Amino acid sequence: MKPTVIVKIGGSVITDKNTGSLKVNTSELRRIIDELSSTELNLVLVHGGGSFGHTLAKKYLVHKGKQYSSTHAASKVMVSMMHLNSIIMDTMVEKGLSPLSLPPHAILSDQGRFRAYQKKLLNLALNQGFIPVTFGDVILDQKTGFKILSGDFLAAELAIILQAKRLVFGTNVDGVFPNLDDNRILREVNRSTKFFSVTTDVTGGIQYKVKQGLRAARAGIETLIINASKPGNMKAAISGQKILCTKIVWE
Ligand code: IP8
Repeated sequence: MKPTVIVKIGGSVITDKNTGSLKVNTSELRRIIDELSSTELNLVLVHGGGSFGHTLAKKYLVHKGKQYSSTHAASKVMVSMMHLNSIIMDTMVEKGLSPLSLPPHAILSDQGRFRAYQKKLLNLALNQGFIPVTFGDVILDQKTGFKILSGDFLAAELAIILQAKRLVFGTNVDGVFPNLDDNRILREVNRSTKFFSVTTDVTGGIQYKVKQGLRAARAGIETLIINASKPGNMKAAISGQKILCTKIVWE
């Protein structure tokens, strides 16, 4: 089987997370999909929530579970994420690709771990030439009723179970910054590196992304945090060309 690359597109790259408007930045989405189309490798795509996920989840406290939220609110966030996903699926199909959507709420629960069944499904899809597409979502949880599962977790999990060659986190910044006052990114981050992190996300922002990246790096997967808003970066990163970005290494 061809080597696999896992790409996570951050919601902030393709939606307007700051204003919370439920609109997709179509030109950015189309450009990134064009860049992804260039790969010869097997591709699995994960997308984040952006304004379609974080804004609603925060409003209805969905990330705090059923005790503080409601099943109706959880459904609202799921539907909103399905909406964003369908826009991405439509755009991929328009561009001649063959995506296969795997909504987490329908196939995962609790810790969001992929078991033998999901792994079989993914391999079957890849073998048939599909591009599996999944996303940060609300999933059922035996303790809290439901919870938010981040696309960053899914991306690392997929990279590990599919023994991916490369994992690329596409964000709207060049990488990980050492502190608030320094605008030069860290070219490498390991499990002891101190870095700047502040977030209003329901899933933990850059700190959580690095944590998930470290999980993949520990499993021997080349893991990068890149600026996907810069044209050409995604295409270069998935094919292993050097760009300005942060590489995550275990030690
Ligand atoms: O943007 C969050 O996924 P992420 C998904 O990958 C929701 O952290 C529903 C907020």
